[in-house]
Amino acid sequence: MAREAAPELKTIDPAVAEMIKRAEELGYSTVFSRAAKTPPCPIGADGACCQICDMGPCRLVPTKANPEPVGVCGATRSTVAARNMARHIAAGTAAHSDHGRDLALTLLAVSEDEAQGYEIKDPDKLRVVAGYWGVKTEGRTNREIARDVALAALDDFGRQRGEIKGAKRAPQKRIELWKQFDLTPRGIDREVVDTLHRTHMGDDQDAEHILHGSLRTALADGWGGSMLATDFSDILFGTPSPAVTKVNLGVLKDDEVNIVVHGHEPTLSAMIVRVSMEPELIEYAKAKGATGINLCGVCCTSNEVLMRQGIASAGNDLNQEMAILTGAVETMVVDVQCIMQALSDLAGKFHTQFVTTSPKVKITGSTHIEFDEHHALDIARQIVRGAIDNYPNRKGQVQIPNYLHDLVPGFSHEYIRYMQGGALRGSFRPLNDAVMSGRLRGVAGVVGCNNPRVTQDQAHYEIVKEFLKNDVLVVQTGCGALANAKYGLLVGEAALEYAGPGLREVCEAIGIPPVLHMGSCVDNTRILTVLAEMATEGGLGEDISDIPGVGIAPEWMSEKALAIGAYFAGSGAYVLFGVNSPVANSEEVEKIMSEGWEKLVGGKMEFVPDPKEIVRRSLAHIDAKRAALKLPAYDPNKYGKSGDAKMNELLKLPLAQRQAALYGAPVAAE
Ligand code: NFS
Repeated sequence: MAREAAPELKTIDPAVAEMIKRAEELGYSTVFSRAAKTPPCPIGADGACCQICDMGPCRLVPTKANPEPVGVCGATRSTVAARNMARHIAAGTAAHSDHGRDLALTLLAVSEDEAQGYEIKDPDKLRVVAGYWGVKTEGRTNREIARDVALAALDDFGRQRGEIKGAKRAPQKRIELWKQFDLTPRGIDREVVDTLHRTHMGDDQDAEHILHGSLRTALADGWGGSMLATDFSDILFGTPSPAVTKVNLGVLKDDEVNIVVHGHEPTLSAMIVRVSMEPELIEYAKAKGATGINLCGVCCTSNEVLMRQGIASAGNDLNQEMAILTGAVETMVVDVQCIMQALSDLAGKFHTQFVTTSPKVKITGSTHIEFDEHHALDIARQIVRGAIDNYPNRKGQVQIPNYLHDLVPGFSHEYIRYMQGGALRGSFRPLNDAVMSGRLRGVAGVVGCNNPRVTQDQAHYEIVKEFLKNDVLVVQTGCGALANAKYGLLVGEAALEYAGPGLREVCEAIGIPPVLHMGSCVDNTRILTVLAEMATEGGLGEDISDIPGVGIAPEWMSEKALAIGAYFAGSGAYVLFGVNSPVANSEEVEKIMSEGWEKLVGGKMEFVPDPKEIVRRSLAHIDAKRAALKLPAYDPNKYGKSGDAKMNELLKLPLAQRQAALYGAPVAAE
């Protein structure tokens, strides 16, 4: 019988620990107790199980007697591990890209004036994006442009010949490399189908070739489906810029109607944000005894409304059940992805309404109110009204953990460019210069999920703190961003507390936190754009693979994370995954994805469970890239004497001496 770890070993989030205790007292299961009761299948965990036909499933576990087991058809350990990995990547690509397709369809509906409540929020971005898609803008209305952009994007899904248009946004050198190795994605849907086909029984049975195909599929996600999801979300809901908001379960309110949005899409949640501010509904809530309507989110739907509308977040993936356990949630409304089925049963133990909305997602026991962008406002009102009606039904004690923290989300790549020089002179020059001079040792993207197989948030927190200490500027998305926001790393003050001297100077000069929240998981494409801009800005080589940077998913669990990892590797980045290796059963596959891919595309993907080793490899990689660019070796003592540090020293001096230091002579008193 598996033993359960103490709450503090399951999470470093005190709010979650409090709710785990509450669940134990009430006798309810959580993801943590279920993880303890259901250890991972050791055969599947290593990628050793082949289930793709009914001659099996075959378990390819090497033994002394049979060190090289094969499947009934003769499939080797490498073939099986590669096939499983490729299918994961295809599923992740499908999920992200289908999200993008839905946004393209919403944009089309808006252009045809058929989407109730939606508008083109960022017409400037629409025009920029139109340029990528080859859509003419001169003398045309936003609607006309939006229609052609949406149709062009939808064409990229079904394209049978040629290449997806998004791939052209990579640095020139990368575009040529993809061409040379036949890695430029064709249609987005086509690449997913290609991977599913070639991994069917009796098709591609060469690990290297299978994984090569999966790289192209992943690139269709990164430069295709996910990238257009980000672009179209910005066009429809606004391009993010920094705002101050709050995170963790303490954002729930005892005396208000609490609605939690969960999943990934901004489409319905943006409308719920809007209607929850309608005076009529607020009055209705008051009539039911509440003081108002409190909207917050979990997971990536949360990130979508957090960075655009400043809506507070109840936390990341492993906070989802905890929100319901407070007993304070009237309605949890979900769209797609990362929604645990356990929510349905748990909601039933409280008064919480659990509402599914996507035509693709029904969960047994939930209330299904199907979303349709043509009637979005009406549907949003129906959901909010339902939540208000549910407020008087609260049963038992409400227990909201009193933990929350400020954060500053909203660092779109447009804003990052803007913050380095303003509207007219914005560029990536200062960032490149900071890396070139060694003020910044390098850059890191720390992204991805929570996974109850490791202590919640611990690896995110430890790895990022180490990077900051080592003058590595960190960008985060998804649940990783929400993790560190909970511990105060996503505010300006964090630079003073955690950053090394060079990074602190950069943060002070621009006025930014040392960890930049760049959005939801589809917004990892914003990181691709930043890397592409850094590569073309000059001074850091000519391609993404030249940049002293790394990508890390320390607590990954979803197939989408694997797709993201693969598209970063295929774009030239060194990507490290924590937790465990899903291809551990084949050394050959691990080698192909690391050494093999590095030779082919300059990027690689490695699975390294130990967070300390992740940091060690990351810094070694960053230093090696610096050396290859002939940049000065990183020296932690070189910088840090300017900016606020200097001011703090000066403030300790008597006035006359301080003025002499500042102005060359004491300033005469009037
Ligand atoms: Ni990304 Fe976002 Fe979170 Fe993981 Fe799930 S919410 S899309 S997959 S768990 S980071």
